[in-house]
Amino acid sequence: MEQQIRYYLNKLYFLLLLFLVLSCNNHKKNKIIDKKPNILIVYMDDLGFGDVGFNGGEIATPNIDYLAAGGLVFENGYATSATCTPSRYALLTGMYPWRKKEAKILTGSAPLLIDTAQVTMPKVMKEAGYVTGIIGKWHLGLGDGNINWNTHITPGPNEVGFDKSYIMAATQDRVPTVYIKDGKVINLDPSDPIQVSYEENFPGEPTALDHPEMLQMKWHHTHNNSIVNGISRIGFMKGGHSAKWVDSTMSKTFLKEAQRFVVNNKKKPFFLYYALQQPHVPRTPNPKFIGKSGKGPRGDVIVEADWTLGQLMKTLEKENLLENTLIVFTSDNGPVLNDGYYDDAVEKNGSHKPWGPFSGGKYSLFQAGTHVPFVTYWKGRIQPGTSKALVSQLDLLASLSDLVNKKIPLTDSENLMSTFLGETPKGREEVVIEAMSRTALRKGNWVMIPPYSGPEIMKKQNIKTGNSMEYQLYNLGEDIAEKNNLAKTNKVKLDEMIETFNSIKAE
Ligand code: NG6
Ligand code: CA
Repeated sequence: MEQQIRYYLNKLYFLLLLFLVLSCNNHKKNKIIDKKPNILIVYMDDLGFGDVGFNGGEIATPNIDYLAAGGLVFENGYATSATCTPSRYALLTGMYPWRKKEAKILTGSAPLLIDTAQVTMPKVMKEAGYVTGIIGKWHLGLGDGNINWNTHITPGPNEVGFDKSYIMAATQDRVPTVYIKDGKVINLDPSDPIQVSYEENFPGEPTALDHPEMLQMKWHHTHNNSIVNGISRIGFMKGGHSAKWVDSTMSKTFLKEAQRFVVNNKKKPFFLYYALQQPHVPRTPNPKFIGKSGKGPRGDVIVEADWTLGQLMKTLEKENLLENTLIVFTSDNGPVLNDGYYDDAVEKNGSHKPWGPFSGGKYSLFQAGTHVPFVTYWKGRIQPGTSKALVSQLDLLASLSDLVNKKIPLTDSENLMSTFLGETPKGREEVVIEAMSRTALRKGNWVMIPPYSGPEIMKKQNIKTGNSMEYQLYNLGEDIAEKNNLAKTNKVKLDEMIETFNSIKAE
């Protein structure tokens, strides 16, 4: 009898234990699902593969290198395009930009490029309960083609999924040179309204051509329209005096906004697209950073951007958010030294190789145009290391949607979340790369560039475009600099590449 009671008591005890373990496990599981990680995309402007210390660059980038050392470095990470607008379009929409003919470098007054009905990364995040924000460079158009800069500017980032936006409209070298917060120009005096034109100057407004004495930075090509802060820009602007940004404090301004966004939203999951303006022209380091790189303003603004990232990391650490934040670090396109101003970028570059081991640069179909620095970092979750997986910024939409448990319609984006987390070495099979509306294919280690007429070199920028009247085929496995065209000797591979390329383009 006593034995029997003991038996039943034991059994009861075991069941109780089992129940406790199970419910505890369940709880843990729920906790992981409940606790959505914050997502921070740090997006540089024209930073080359070889510009960062961890890829062999000569400019000190300790904070970027810290991310790389503690995160997963992608050796085969791509922007979709060799210029800004198309890459940013692809990042946010998961669509190949060459499928949309307007996805080219936009002026400052171009209409919004993204359809407000389109699926976008911030929209998906919002649906998953995230607070979403963009701080920095937009360059995806604003309004409907006829913007009044003095009223609420819409549609824009806030209409494609961002709860908060603090942006420059296009580029640092294009007007309007003002910050726009949630559709409103900051510090605008209504009695001094802003007018913008990309066609003709406003009578009486100084330009670089008729007032060269006002310039603090000399233009080299095209940047000879309106003068703001002693720097002539692309495009004409009148008015908005009190609203004009100060170039040398731009980095600090965006940093402060980013820090504020993080602190304000630390209790919710947040998605922040932090789009730095460096090292795009005009390169205007804060006085604190002048001379810091020994490579002139281009190097100095990279040092400044690196410091800025370090400051944001400090904020994340202080707020105890590092273990719950996935950080993606990358760049919108490859590097260029002379992009329109005399700023010593060429003269002071020395032996530094912004393009890394590749040929070409910004605007180029050769690797340096689109093959960019690419790191994922998540303290305690992503094991430090390197990955050879082929990944594109295009894939962040499907991947991050998976991370936050959201289904999205089919786009060009592939769900590579486990690749980005370092759980598998497998990336995409192939990717189409784009440069100034020309396209090429990378598949495995191979690259195929179809024939393109047009100059083989952009003289002003001193960049090889990738143009040739013949097919080009390179094996990056043994020829990373794309010097040895195998199109004639490996016809089988060439045909296979052309077939894949055509089928993707026809989708
Ligand atoms: C080009 C400009 C270049 C830069 C670029 C945009 C000329 C000749 N060059 O048209 O200076 O502004 O546009 O760069 O005007 S991007 O990174 O935003 O794509
Ligand atoms: Ca760019």
